[in-house]
Parts: sequence; structure tokens; C-alpha cells
Amino acid sequence: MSMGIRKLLGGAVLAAIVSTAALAAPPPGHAGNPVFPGWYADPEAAIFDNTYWIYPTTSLRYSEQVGFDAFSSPDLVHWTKHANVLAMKDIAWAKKALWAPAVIEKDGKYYFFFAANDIQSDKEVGGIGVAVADKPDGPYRDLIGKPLIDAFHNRAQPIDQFVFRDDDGTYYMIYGGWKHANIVKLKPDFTGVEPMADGTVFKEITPAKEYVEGPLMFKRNGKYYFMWSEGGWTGPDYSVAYAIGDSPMGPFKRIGKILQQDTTVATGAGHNSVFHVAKDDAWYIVYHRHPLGDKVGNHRQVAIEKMVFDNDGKILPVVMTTDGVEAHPLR
Ligand code: FUB
Repeated sequence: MSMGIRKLLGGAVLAAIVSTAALAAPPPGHAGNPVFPGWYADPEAAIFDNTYWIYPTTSLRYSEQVGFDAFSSPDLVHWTKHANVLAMKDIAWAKKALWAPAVIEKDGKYYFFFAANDIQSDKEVGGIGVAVADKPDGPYRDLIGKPLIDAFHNRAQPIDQFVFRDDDGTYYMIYGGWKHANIVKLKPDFTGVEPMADGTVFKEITPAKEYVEGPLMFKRNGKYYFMWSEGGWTGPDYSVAYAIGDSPMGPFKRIGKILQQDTTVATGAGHNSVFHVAKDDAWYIVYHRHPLGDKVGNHRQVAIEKMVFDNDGKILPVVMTTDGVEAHPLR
């Protein structure tokens, strides 16, 4: 669309037209964005047994945010919904709201880490919990009957956990809201945390003053990539930035934003995770965003785009689309 036509139409009309276009069918062989219907956020991306999985937050009012759905796909285009794989009624200590899954497989079991109750101080019960199942789609049951992390450490709210397995088989959890990020070493059976080599249990790795929440870590060519969200999740400026370090503990220096609103596509793009397809080294960023012109904070939808690195290993700015990615079968 030319700039002249854009000006003629004005922002509101253009937003309505673009929103309608977003509902149109994607080109053949493309996933389309959002990738599945419904208000969902904080997507956790995982590949289990040659199948793509996305575990999102159900983005509703707290009183309705009482369970998790999961989505699976053989090719990034065709998605199957698995309803209510973990429910609040099966977590005795969870009373208020559930969000931000992190799901891993170990020794044939699936571990589902989640945040519950949105605790505002150490006086409240809640924090980060863990559930276990025999299949990726559950049913998941609470592993330890209490939160795994139940208090503030280094001023980090115990939410938004991500579990990272290093090459030596050590599992770390990176987590934290309220502008602080911690890393902890998980016990091999995930029933708790244990001290790291230097004796620290809760090590702060907040990478920059802009850090807000939604941390994620992955390793590529021997380097540790740390991604996180900045801005407020209910508004348009929510975005994703990253750093690269030589160890899971950093130090991490912010390189810059790689995903942010595009006023012709969507706003509030953040809280991401990634798919890495080992067979052809393809990378995808999975994130949530608000539809254009929609000011309701919980109106978040899950989208996927290609994630591309330059020759120096830097992540190129992500281009948000409504077409979504092309089919990428795993089998
Ligand atoms: O979905 C609830 C909150 O929204 C998450 O904890 C944040 O990361 C933000 O995405």
C-alpha cells in the first residue's frame, strides 16, 4: 500500500483493514499468524518425538486462567489442540492464576513448569511449580505438592521460568519478573534446586536495566543466547531483546531489540521462545502479540516467524507477518 493511500485512509481505518486482512487465509503452504485461534500468550516451544509443541498461557482474566491447553503440529502449519493438559484443580496450592509454561522431556517423562498465584510478597503462597506426565499432552500432575520456588530472591518475582539443559547434562532454570532475572541449578529429579559450583543457589543474571520478564536461553555454536522481554505486556511497546555470553551465568551485555511492534501488522510482540530444527539448522521465534487496534491487555495471540542469524552469530531483526512461516515437516 502506498504512503499516499495510507495517509488518505488514516490510522484507525487502516488498522481495521489490516486486522481484517489478518483474518484472511494465508498463502497455500503457510501457517498464517496467529497460528491457532484463541487468546493465548507466553508460548513455550518444544520439539518432542518429531512433533512441534506449543504450550501457552491461556490469556484470560485471573478467575478464568485456571488451566493450560497445548498445541501440536507435524509441520508448523496444521495444529491440533490438546485441551486442559494441566488444570488448577490438580494443583492443591494454586488458587489464583496459572501462566508461562516451560516444558521439557527427561528420561521418557515430561516436566511442566508453571507459575501460579502471582505472589506479591513472601507472605503469600505461590511461585513456580512443576508437574509431570508420561506424554507431552499430559495429563500432568503436581510433582512435589508445593512450589519449587516460593519466594523472592534478588528481588525477582518467581514467575516466567525457562528450563535450559547445558551440554554437560546440567539443568538450569532461568526465571524472574519485576525487572530481575535469576538462574538456579535444578536437582536432577526436578524436585528442588541445589547450589552451583561456587555455592550460590539464586544467582542474579539480570542482563540490562531494560529487562522486565520472560527470559529464555539457548546455545548455538558454543555461545549462550539470553533473550527476554521489555516494556509492559498489556501495551504496544512490549518487545524482545537479547545478549550473548560464554556461560549460562553470563556476564550478559544487551545487544538490542530484535522483535517489536509493527503498526501495520501487530503490537506488543514479546515473551518468546524458539524452535530449533536440528536436521537443517532452521530457527523459528514463537511469540505473542496484540491484534492491531485491540487495547485489551489479555487479547494476545501466538505467532511464529523465521529467526535468522548473521555470519557473526547476531540475531537479525524479526519481521512480523500475517502469512506466517512455510510448512517445515519434521518427518
Ligand atoms: O501472561 C502473564 C504475564 O504476561 C507473563 O508472566 C509475562 O511474561 C507476560 O507475558
